[in-house]
Amino acid sequence: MAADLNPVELVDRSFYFIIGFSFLFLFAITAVMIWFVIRYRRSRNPVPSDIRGNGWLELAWTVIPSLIAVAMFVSGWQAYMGLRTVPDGAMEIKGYAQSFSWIFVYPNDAETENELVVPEGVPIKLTLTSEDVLHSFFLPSFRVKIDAVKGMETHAWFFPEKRGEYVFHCTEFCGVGHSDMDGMLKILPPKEYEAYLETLEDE
Ligand SMILES: [Cu+2]
Repeated sequence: MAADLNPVELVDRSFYFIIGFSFLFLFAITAVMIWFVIRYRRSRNPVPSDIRGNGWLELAWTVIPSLIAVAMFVSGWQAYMGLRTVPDGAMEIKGYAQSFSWIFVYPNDAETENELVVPEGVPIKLTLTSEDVLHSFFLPSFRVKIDAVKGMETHAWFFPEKRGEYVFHCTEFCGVGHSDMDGMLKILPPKEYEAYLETLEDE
């Protein structure tokens, strides 16, 4: 269940697919270029041959790169759709960005600042907005990056697969406190999460 629920793998797959082809072409083109410089230098090949009008060659260098580009698009699209499609049963937490901190409001109306606490194994839908200027919520471990905009709501989701602590940052330059505008995602076992929410209610 976790694998097809978690878009992190789709994003990584797309990334390695694109960077893999990029390196392949970097080395292949460089190798061919060096070989041509040596093999077809003027002293060895004074009269260049004319390859114009080679239909098969032209077809190959049109069709092959087109297929690669389409495959890159498809892998990127799947990753994007994975990030954008919130699964049923996701728990909604509201996030408010302000200069210069993050406020999170949980289903029971408890609030935390610069600390997002979630139970392990429950998909989380984050609904974001801003109290003032543009901010952007960046949670690199979960490949989440989404703008927080005043006057509108944006959303992101992630699957807290493994308990632990994961940093997040503001990634939209928003003023003098921008570089301090970061926090911690804490993934707790469900029981600890419930207990934690109760301590917040008491405050
Ligand atoms: Cu900010």
